[in-house]
Amino acid sequence: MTGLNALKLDANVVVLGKDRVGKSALTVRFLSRRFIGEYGNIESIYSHNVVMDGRDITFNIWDSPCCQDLSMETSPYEKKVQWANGFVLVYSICDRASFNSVTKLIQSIKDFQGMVMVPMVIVDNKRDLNHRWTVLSEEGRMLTLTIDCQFYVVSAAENYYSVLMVFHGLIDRIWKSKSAIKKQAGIKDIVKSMSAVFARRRTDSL
Ligand SMILES: Nc1nc2c(ncn2[C@@H]2O[C@H](COP(=O)(O)OP(=O)(O)OP(=O)(O)O)[C@@H](O)[C@H]2O)c(=O)[nH]1
Ligand SMILES: [Mg+2]
Repeated sequence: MTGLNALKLDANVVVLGKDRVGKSALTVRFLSRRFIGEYGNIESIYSHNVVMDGRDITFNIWDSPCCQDLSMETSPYEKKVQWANGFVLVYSICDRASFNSVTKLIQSIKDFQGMVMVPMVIVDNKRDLNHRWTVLSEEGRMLTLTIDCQFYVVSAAENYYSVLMVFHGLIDRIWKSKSAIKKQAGIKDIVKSMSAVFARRRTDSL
């Protein structure tokens, strides 16, 4: 990356998880700092600009109601996975099935993307409802050991800063992965042009 472009990043983020885990609550909290309570069946891609560590970041956040079928064969899901530069995978501590579906989501994203995994973070939401827990945060932490990702314990209802950390953590990972891809592409270009020079020299000397 060079010049001003080095300080700009456009990141497509998809928020995924079972129904009612708080995907919209987290998204709206991050965008507006507010917790509204009820969000309905919103499907939207929100664009949001922030300056982070001197970098201009444009978040494009795709929030949609949960679709029951998370298989990659269903085209809306596949479309999201292709579009994403990063994922926020959410479960609710009061809903064991939502934890299981995050495990399934990770597997299906892995199957779809092969070796090059798009950055993701796992969010353990509704921590304010501790008295109704069915999932321990340790279980979420264990899950992150199977993939290279960060884990956040949050309450979209009660805390803005924990939600902010989720999106900041993800953007750091997206930034690093995009820089690594660009570096690799740069090295490939150098190798290509050097091979071209040597090939030309060989034919010149014939
Ligand atoms: N107590 C508590 N309630 C929450 C929290 N986050 C979300 N909720 C509530 O959980 C319910 C579902 O939240 P949504 O944000 O609509 O969940 P969703 O994942 O977007 O649901 P779908 O779009 O239907 O898949 C709402 O009643 C929210 O008020 C939280 O951290 N604590
Ligand atoms: Mg929603």
